[in-house]
Amino acid sequence: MSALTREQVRLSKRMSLVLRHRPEVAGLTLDPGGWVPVTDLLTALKITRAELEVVVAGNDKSRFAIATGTDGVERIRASQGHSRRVDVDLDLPPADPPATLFHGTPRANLPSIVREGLRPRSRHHVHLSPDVATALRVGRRRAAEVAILEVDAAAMAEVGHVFHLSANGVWLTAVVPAGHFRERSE
Ligand code: HQG
Repeated sequence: MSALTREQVRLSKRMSLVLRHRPEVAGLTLDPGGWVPVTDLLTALKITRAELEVVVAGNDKSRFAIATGTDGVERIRASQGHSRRVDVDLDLPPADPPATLFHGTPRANLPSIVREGLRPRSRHHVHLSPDVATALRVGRRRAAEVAILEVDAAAMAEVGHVFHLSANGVWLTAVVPAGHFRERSE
């Protein structure tokens, strides 16, 4: 659960919007890795460093990462979740996934998913969760009736699908073709 106040959650969502989907609404441009100087973000969002710190540290999912470049400039980026329309490459190394990963989705999506597999839709990757509880939470963002898919990540890796692990523990891959997942029976 997030320990943030409503106001802080609103700021976190605004940061997600700017750092993942529409940097231009704040007059910002992300660098190729998705980073933007922290001071630029503070100015653009009209917030203080302290306000930013609280959201970055208190965020239930560690959605944002701060790092200092070799040029000494401190930058921030979203750790995952970017829109396809934003030209960003997180440059994450390929990683060996656990045998099984999970994906929570509104039950209504199932027929289409069974037909065409899991697709990234508007994002760069399909997002997979390391455990059922997380997958449930992801699915419930969108609907009360959620299906949990068990993805055979090990088998996918064996046939050449590449996986990446985001800085905040989300597994990313390009697509999950039909045949590499099944619905989890509770
Ligand atoms: C579904 C949040 C029909 C897919 C979460 C999902 C995650 C299909 C929706 C991150 C489909 C896309 C991403 C197909 C996929 N037919 N529906 N063939 N293929 N879908 O939001 O995984 O809180 O882009 O199941 O925690 O829900 O923002 O993906 O329901 O990590 O940090 O299409 O967003 O992170 O929705 O969530 P999304 P997602 P944050």
